[in-house]
Amino acid sequence: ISDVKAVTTSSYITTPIYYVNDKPHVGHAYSTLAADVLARWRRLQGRRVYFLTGTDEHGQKVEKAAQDAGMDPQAFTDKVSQSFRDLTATMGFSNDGFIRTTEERHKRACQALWTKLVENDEIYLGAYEGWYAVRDEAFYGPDELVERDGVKYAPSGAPVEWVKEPSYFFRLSNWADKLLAYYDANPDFILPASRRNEVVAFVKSGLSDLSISRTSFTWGVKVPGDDAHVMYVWIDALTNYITALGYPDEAAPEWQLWPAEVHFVGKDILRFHAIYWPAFLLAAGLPAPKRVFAHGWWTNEGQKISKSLGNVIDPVALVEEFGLDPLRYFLLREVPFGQDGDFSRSALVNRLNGELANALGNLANRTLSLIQRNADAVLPEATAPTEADAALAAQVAALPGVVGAHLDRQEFHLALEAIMAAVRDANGYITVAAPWALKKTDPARGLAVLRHLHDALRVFATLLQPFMPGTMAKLLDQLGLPEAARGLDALSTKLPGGLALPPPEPLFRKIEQAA
Ligand code: ME8
Repeated sequence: ISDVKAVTTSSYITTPIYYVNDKPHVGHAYSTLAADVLARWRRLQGRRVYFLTGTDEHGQKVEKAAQDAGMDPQAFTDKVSQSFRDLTATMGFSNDGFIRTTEERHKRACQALWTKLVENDEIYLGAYEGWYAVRDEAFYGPDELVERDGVKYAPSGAPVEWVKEPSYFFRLSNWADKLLAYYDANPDFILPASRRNEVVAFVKSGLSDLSISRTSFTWGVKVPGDDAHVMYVWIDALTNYITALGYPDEAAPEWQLWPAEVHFVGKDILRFHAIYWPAFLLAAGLPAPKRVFAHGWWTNEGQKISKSLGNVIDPVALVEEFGLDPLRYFLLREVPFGQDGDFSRSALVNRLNGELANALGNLANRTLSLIQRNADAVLPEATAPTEADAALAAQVAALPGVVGAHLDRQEFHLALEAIMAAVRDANGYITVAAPWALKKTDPARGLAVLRHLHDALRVFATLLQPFMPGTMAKLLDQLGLPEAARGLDALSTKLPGGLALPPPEPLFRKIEQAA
């Protein structure tokens, strides 16, 4: 039965595609990290996974950035896109695909979707007159703007300019009721719930038709049959999610993975994903994604992260200083996923020293060192549990289900909290059982305690693999688990006593807390 499930259940997981106007920072790494952890979890469950990230390379904002750099836009996007590709290696991301919107396959997909929308009478030619923010690549209504010193700004803080040009429109106004029905029928389509409510309220207030082409610049996908227009960068960008699966070739093997399980996005771009995107898809007769999860924003030691403030956090420097897995752990542990968070060095050091080095690292090191010294470096046999053993074992046995339920809702922080609560209890158990004192007084009990601890560590290491793949691979090596026995279904098979275990090595390096 589990085999059938493995082939019939699949997951398509995506990140935003990032603008190539600037190099990646910790916020970009954060979105992709969340997607990476879910993708790794699904693979651990035996699902077929396609995990996609990439770069968004058209539009006025990127065109301006290329001009500022004195470069041709294609050469400029080639260069910056590569820095996002490099980030996937730095952060240990396991993406199956990397898409660039300047690829031919993507232009084809955009034009096919456009043509379909024209056939379905969802697009008409008109003229756009209104406010546009290049920084957000978004149109705003006059009532959404604020004015400071004679300059008008979007709610995001981006300056807006008055735009007047011929434009194709998408009949978004026709879709409000259908979108509301879709949200109703799929209560978890938008998570977290607070964000869902915002979107529902916005759609209920009524939707205007959406301008989806521009004539005032050329860096984009040409509108089929009308070369004077390039597509609005958001219809181009959103289409990436289906390009990557082979659209418009619905016979392509990857196409079966549509609709996506989750599009991970920052809260800044929820409107595009939860309103425009399902409307485009439904209008083209395609299924809408199953979920859009909008996560919060990181600030840096209390301040908004921005290039002009010079406080952009470079993920490469963090990995060098703290190590990759502690950083991955911290980002998903520190802040409830979905809420805003503040990046502070001292918080990272506290988590690393307290939870990783002390709680988990020491538990593993003490247990595995004692197995070397007191158990001839082999795994003791499983024995009948005492009450204390059974309590720990029951808590540990429930963990995969608890973690799985949290990850199904992208509650990364709660999944980690549950694992760490069990690690704390395992530390309580080792302190009370004191296996180091038992070699002389009750060696058989000493061995039994080590076996129970080994069983618990195996579960912790297995479940933590998606979060800290490198370090957990080391721990699983030390625990004697062969590669083939590291999936979730392997947890139901007991390891044989007598398995030879290698001497342990420390998993985490503590960091001095700055005074
Ligand atoms: O919006 N904290 O690209 P973008 C957390 N190309 N996340 C952050 C962040 C921060 N301080 N700063 C950025 C675009 N992000 C479009 C997307 S998708 C079809 C097109 C993350 O380069 C967050 O995920 O401006 C946000 O949504 C994304 O970077 C914006 O990246």
